[in-house]
Amino acid sequence: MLEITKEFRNVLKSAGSVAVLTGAGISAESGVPTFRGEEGLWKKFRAEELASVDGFMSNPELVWEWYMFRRNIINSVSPNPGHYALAEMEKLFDNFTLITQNVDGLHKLSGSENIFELHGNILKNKCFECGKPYTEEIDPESGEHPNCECGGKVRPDVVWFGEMLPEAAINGAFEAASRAELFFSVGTSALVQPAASMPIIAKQGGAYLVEVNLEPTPLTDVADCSFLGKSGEILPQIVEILKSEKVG
Ligand code: BJW
Ligand code: ZN
Repeated sequence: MLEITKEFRNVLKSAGSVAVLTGAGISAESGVPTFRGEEGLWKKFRAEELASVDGFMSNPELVWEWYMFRRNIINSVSPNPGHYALAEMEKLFDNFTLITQNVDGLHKLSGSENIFELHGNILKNKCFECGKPYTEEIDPESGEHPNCECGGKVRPDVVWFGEMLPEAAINGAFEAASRAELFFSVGTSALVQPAASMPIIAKQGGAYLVEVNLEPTPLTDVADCSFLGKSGEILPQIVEILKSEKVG
């Protein structure tokens, strides 16, 4: 069983408002590749080269191929115990907000409800030129991106580097972070802004900050408590402790 400090135990018991930020690491145990580290390279390209307006403009076929590759993976995987633990945690607190950088939809599939998706959804498409949603079915084997009725190229409905995040999601997430009494950062390298500033905002607002990640990140020294390991193993144990505290 996971060893936790008395302080963390007390916060788990008393926190009324809880927020969680997740990143690619929470879906790694489902088989979804992360962005950084050795696992993160696709055909030797870095996420920054592919998930950007410049990347799409200079080589739309390559970027489209990367998204079709990832969509095929995401369509074939399921939530893991880390996702289910957060869905269960939502039911155990009066006020719970899940903020995710992930575009794979696995949190919704696992039963989480109050979610802000900061970087969009990979299974949706829109026009690169006019922004209109593109809802036609796309052949997963097709190597070419379709075109919108305006002639613009179709792209995934996700947020690339240099683009603004959806306003409602970013506002809701910052609001939840600033009022959180307990904040978890899970499976994220905590490098990409503005998501990376949310744990800091929470901490500055008085939240107890807990990190769950396979390896240390820039947040590790700032966190009140850091668990280095797999989220699919650590989060279910935190939920078990939480349940025993709520009963006891
Ligand atoms: C496990 C595990 C297991 C593994 N259990 N853990 C200079 C300074 C500051 C900011 C900037 C700057 N220059 C530019 C910026 C802004 C830029 C930015 O942050 N850049 C940095 C890289 C420097 N940000 C933006 O551009 C954002 N927009 C913005 O700021 O708008 C305002 C603005 C607009 C215009 C001009 C100026 C300002 C937009 C960012 C969009 C990011 N988009 C992507 C792609 C989404 C679509 C897609 O999926 O294709 O989002 S990039 C990619 O990174 C994706 C992720 O959501 C995001 C974060 O990655 P994440 O989730 O942390 O994954 P990894 O792989 O990095 O880490 C996984 C971790 O899990 C690792 O640590 C593992 O150890 C761990 N792990 N297995 C637990 N089982
Ligand atoms: Zn269009």
